[in-house]
Amino acid sequence: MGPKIYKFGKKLIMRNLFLASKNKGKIEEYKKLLSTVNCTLLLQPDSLEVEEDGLTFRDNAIKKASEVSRKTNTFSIADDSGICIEALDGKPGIYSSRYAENDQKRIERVLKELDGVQNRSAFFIANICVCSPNGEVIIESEAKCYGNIISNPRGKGGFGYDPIFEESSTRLTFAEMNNVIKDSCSHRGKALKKIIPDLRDIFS
Ligand code: ITT
Repeated sequence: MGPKIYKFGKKLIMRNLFLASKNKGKIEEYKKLLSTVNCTLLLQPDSLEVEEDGLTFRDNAIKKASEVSRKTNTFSIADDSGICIEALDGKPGIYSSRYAENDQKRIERVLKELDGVQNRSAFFIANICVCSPNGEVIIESEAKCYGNIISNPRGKGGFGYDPIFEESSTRLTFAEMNNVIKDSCSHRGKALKKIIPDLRDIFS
């Protein structure tokens, strides 16, 4: 899906952009990915909790960005992302961050569920949403990254399911990639790349 751009008519005065996320791995990626946009990236206040009760990645991305924008009266960007595994009927999907209590246990659960399974196909997906200070959706973008779930985790970088996701074209796991390579092929990197020109425009 190509990015959907919504008109934002007012002259921009404020350069602040809240990152509506509490995931440290994502935050590190966004800091680099947004480094060419002339905005000040602010982190979501600890006191602000957004319940992710949507039924799609898009619903949750919109909910996170619009709530943070409305409560801070500032532009915000959010993504809802996850890993969808073919042999598990698309699970963990929107429940990727809640599949077990921490990254290690989530990986263990996936590997157990895929024990003896031949079909290891999977994709990561990221649905990004940008909202204006009144909570209106002004930009949306989505991208996927295809690969396979490997049985023995490899690599030390990244976060989440990175050590068990081997990206198709490089045959490297996300955890074996440096930032530049991951950003060039990851779901988040590709979804954000599509909307960088629009973000530059908003904050020009
Ligand atoms: P925020 O909502 O606060 O941003 P979260 O971790 O809850 O943090 P999501 O609801 O979007 O974020 O869940 C995404 C989960 O999918 C994340 O916690 C990881 O387990 C997994 N995930 C997403 N992108 C990933 C990536 O690039 N590498 C590894 N795992 C990823």
